[in-house]
Amino acid sequence: MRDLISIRMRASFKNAHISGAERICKKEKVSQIINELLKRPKFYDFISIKTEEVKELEFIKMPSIRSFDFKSVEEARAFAKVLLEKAGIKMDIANDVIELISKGAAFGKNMRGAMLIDIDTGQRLEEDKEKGIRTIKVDWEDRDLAKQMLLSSGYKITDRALDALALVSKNIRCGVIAEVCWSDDVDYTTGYVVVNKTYYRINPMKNFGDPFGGRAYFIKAENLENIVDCLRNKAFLVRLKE
Ligand code: PML
Repeated sequence: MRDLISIRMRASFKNAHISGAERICKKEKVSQIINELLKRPKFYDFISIKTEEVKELEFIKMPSIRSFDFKSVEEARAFAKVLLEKAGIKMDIANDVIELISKGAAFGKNMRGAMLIDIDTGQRLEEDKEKGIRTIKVDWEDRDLAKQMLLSSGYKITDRALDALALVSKNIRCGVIAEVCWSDDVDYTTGYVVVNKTYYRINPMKNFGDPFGGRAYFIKAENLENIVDCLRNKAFLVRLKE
């Protein structure tokens, strides 16, 4: 547990968010990880890499995973909405949130972090509608092993999915009830919904070439402060077995 460092990267181009990543690693691996993260965004004119010592840390489990492929974005999004509805989210709220992500939830641009949605009213609770809230200070205890294990279990897991799974594991632990997300990368069409501690990989949540994507976390409004504190300040490593 000692000598662990949290590293976070975010890159942008012409003020538009391009890429972000979270890692927690031993002190001696910091420069290697920074080098890897520098290669992560396809292009950028701004990159920020922050490191911070991890003082306290907890281990968490990953959610179960299920994968679904559809013929069209419309069918995929309809399925996403049904999942959200089954988790108690009203259809018009699920609709509005998916519509917002698909048009750029930061006044027509992609947000840097996630929207926080009151699960009962659909109201946006994040303070800053451009930045949103970013889940930080989380990683896999053993990233290579996690990738190997998921691949050998038949999941066509990508590095992007591995990152998303780590974030989702922390979000669940912090009190996020449901989540919907797809990438803002024009070449990546798989997205996901998280409900009942299950990560539903859904493809295609958008068409190739579409620049819009983002994340929405559904929460109980009365838990806002605790959830934001947890997402920002508590450090977690996802452990494969307890
Ligand atoms: C992102 O952070 O760009 C979104 C990642 C979505 C991953 C979906 C998956 O492949 O499971």
